[in-house]
Amino acid sequence: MFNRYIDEPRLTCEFRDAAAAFLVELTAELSNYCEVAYDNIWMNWYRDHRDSAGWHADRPANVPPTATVPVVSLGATRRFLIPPSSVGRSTTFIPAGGDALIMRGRCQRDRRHCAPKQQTPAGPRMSLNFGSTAQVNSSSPD
Ligand SMILES: O=C(O)CCC(=O)C(=O)O
Repeated sequence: MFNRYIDEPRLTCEFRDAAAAFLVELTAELSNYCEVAYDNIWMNWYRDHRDSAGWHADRPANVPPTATVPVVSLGATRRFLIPPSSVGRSTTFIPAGGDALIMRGRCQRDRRHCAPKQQTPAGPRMSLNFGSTAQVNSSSPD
């Protein structure tokens, strides 16, 4: 994050080749729905309500002017925040297991997002964040 390595309070894993069993089907469905050729998956495992992801934009999806990044949630329901473009309160999404939250347009370029810690106990949650090499490479610089 922010051009440096930091310890994060969660477990992560990257599938550089989305070739594992049900992930192939899910990747194909999302590619079809979003009209983007997804070919990699960044996975997060939030062990409980104390694990979290701080404010950030996804790399390298934040490089092109626009990008479409689906996040599929599995397991416990947790909050997902996106701040407004200017001032005001963040929009709070509450994706449950099986939900897909899709960040589109300039969301990655202009905004941050986070999955905060919470006080209310929660069980484990996994998030699958889909990436596209083509999407990043085919964007014209602005
Ligand atoms: O777990 C989530 O809902 C989002 C995770 C995320 O944005 C990331 O890993 O870059």
